[in-house]
Amino acid sequence: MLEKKYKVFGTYRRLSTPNFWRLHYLGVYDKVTLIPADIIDSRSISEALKKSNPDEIYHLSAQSFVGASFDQPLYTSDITGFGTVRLLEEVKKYNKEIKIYQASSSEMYGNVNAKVKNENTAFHPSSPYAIAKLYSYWMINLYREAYDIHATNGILFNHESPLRGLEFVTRKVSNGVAKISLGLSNNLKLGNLEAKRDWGYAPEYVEGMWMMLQQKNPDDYVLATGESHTIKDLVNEACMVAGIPTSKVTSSKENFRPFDVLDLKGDYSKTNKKLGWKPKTTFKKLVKIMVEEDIARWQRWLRGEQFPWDASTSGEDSHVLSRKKTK
Ligand code: GDR
Repeated sequence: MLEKKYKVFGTYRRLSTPNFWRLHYLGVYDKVTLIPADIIDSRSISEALKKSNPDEIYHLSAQSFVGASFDQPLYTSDITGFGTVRLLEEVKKYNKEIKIYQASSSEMYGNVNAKVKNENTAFHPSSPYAIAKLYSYWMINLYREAYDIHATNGILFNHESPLRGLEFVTRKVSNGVAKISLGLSNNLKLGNLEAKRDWGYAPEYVEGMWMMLQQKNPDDYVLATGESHTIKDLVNEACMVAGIPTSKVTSSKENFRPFDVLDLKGDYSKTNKKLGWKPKTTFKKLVKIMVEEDIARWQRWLRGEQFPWDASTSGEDSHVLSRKKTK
């Protein structure tokens, strides 16, 4: 958005320890205006609207981890579901001309029996997260039709990059194999290795989000690659890039979800036809980008460099930290 000469405002939740490492990593921390707001607090949303007076809103805030939504179904419903209505209500009051992008999700399809999923496929959500997202999806549709708001759903399949959070499987794997390859860890424990996902490269998906809001009329669009791979394929590819044996990566029941979506593969033909969007980065390239980046980060860290990054300070990696201290 900055490259497109937008004035960018971002909202953030107040935390006692701020978490802006990605903005620093991208070198944009000083280039965006940050406004404290919380999607559970309507008043703060209204204040954020007044301060920024936006033309476009990219509504990405959510409790976005599917696994955690089974432990915190009410919290997830409040943030990921009702949060969208709080935003829509404030926009309706403040300025109905604002265009809104809603981060809908391929998880909304759940285990529906269709080989590829597109904008016409029925939904069958299989987690509290997916149900909350579906609620938001329908609210966006309702406000579009009932109040004539330019509200669009981007139904995004998994989109990944080195900025992914550590708890999601692609980054858990890239960070895990990077540590093993450098002798900082011995193994990596995952959950269901048979599940299949359609993984694309996040920067291309963000471009697609922007394209959606440049359309005259709001609509629903799928962003996907049209290919799916198992978690096992991901592990094999990542181990190959890191040069470690796949036997270092195992599956453990404690990491399984109570209910998992088995296969997600998207059909982006409508988006391609209407917006001209198509994915460019292949699965192999994506895994290489992520694994090489995590190896490079751990190497920098071992050289004693300080830079914005999440893994070296995560609870998971505290044993690596103490190991460094005792050396
Ligand atoms: P997902 O992403 O649930 O698809 O949602 P995630 O990377 O968490 O899981 C993908 C698949 O991998 C399996 N898996 C594991 N997952 C995690 N996190 N950790 C493990 O150790 C592990 N082992 C196996 C999971 O069971 C699952 O089948 C992501 C999120 O970004 C959502 O917010 C977004 O809406 C969708 O993608 C599109």
